[in-house]
Amino acid sequence: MSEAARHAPPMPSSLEVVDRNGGRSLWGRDPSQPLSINTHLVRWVEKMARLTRPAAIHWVDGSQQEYDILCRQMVEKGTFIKLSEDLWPGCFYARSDPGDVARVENRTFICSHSRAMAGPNNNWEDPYKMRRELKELFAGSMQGRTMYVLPFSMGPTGTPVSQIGVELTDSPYVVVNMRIMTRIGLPVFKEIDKDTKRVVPCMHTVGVPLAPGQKDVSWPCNPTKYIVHFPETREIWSYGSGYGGNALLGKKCFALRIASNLARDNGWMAEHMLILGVESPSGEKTYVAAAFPSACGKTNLAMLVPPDGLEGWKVWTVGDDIAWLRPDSNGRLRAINPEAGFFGVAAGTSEKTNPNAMATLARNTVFTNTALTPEGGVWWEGMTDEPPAECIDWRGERWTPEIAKRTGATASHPNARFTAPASQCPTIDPAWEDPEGVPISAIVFGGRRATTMPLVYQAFNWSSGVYVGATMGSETTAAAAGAVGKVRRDPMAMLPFCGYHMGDYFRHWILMQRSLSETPRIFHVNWFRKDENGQFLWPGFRENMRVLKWIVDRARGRAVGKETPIGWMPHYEDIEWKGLDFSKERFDKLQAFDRSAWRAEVMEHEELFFDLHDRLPSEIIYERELLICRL
Ligand code: SAT
Ligand code: MN
Repeated sequence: MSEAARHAPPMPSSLEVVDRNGGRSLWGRDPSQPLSINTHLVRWVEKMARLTRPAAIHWVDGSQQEYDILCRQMVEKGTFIKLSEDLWPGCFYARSDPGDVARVENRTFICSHSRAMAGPNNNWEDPYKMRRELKELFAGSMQGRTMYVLPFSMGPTGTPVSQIGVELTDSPYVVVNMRIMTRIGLPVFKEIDKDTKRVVPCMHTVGVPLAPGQKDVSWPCNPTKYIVHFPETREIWSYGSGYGGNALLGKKCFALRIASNLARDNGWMAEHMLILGVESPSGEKTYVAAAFPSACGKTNLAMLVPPDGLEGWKVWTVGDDIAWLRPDSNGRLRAINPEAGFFGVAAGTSEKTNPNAMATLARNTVFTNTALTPEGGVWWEGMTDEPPAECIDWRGERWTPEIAKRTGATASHPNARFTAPASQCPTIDPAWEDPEGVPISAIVFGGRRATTMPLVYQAFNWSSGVYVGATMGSETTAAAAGAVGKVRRDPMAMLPFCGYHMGDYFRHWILMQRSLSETPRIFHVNWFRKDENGQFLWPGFRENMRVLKWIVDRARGRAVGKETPIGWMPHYEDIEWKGLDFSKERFDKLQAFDRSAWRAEVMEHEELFFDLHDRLPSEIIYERELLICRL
């Protein structure tokens, strides 16, 4: 405990604290009154309040009225700007601190008992040492602020598949965003009161205590950041950031890093995957899960509108970021989306590229780090062909196309995001909240690769497919702090999100086959291959439906293909080209399998194997040997 914390007066019990922002009259209830009878939870809240010493405690009921008041308070404080009700009904705009714009992977820790359990893919710190450090950091960290007690359910509340967390946060921005991204409030407290499920405690502070009378800034955050997971005790502690996956702890921290541990122990899978349903003209529905790294087009694929020439086909959206997959009693792999909203990349989203996302975010959405237009609207690069004549950029500076030309400044940050309710998506699948999940027939891996990787190929079988996922590479994007555009190995798009040793994770994938009566077919796609002039070879977006159709037809045993050393590939004739003028020559370039480039590619896999060698399942080693032999 820090000096300050030791000498501070004891924290009044939560029952005695009344919200200084208005108390009972504003809220219609006393928000400091616990909304749960679970003494475990109430005691933990009191203990954490004694540690962090907030000015008030607010138990979040999740109501619309509460949401509206929090938004209004954030407008008064300058954190939120209310957008024009005519143009953007129910929408708010926030600008973050320029030092708090993305996930911080080098400040993300997995504090398992031993370093070996976390693996070389994670930053590890001794859990005892880390706990001491966190106690120091959190001591008094919420002074002058309200601590929100935010219960949330990942997966539909009250269903057997859901997992529950309680986030104690001093950020109303987090509460409002979590209400869109997850199921929160009274129904979750009811679940907690049943005491049938273990609750994951999630501590979050922006790390900026306020002295009496000190004026707050619009986006408080601390230059020092810690995103910490204790997998054995299932705890999350996040310090210093208010942004995205760093702060909305249900998302990457819980639904991926902690859940990957739960999943490994209990025979299911927590994956960084979108889930979509492809409906054929005859009404047959086939569900596909696809793993791509952050900011590689998961949201666009999940909401795809089939192109001209493929009338009668339809894509339904189940989720755009995270999938929890488990075998049902018949051994069929089924998937749920544990989230309730989309935290999507704004840049490049437009009526042309993703009209369904545009319809989803048209109301009741929070925009972060886009540009603000003089009419009280938002704009981002790629939203329209013509930029606005003038706007305020994500840093709060005046921006015009001329200024952009001169300085290169973008109006929106490349990792600017919209937080929008999934229920508003026009293509949301009727089964998206079904706790049974949807049956998965195909799994797709993909990355951003300018060279080497063809548009699409199918792995020979489950273990070769696991190898394809394990060796996935992608150019880095703005979703994480650090260099952009460098190819890095990102196994199953889980490198930043797997909460344990990557070698054990591969083994878990291999072993899953044993509990499946039928394995989904596994594919690899690359929308981003370029020609010798640096131009994309494939138009992407809606046209990706042609690839999806081949995938679905293959998974259903209908389409043909040809065998190559890396897997099955479509012939030109195997793809439906109606409505698109795309030559065989160009297709051959796009699908080209270059033996020497692949030999180099396999050598690059070595890097991964070198790090993980002592825990690699033998199937992965044999798959690599087989591939080398075929090359
Ligand atoms: O992790 S975030 O939720 O900030 C977004 C992402 O990287 O996918
Ligand atoms: Mn993601």
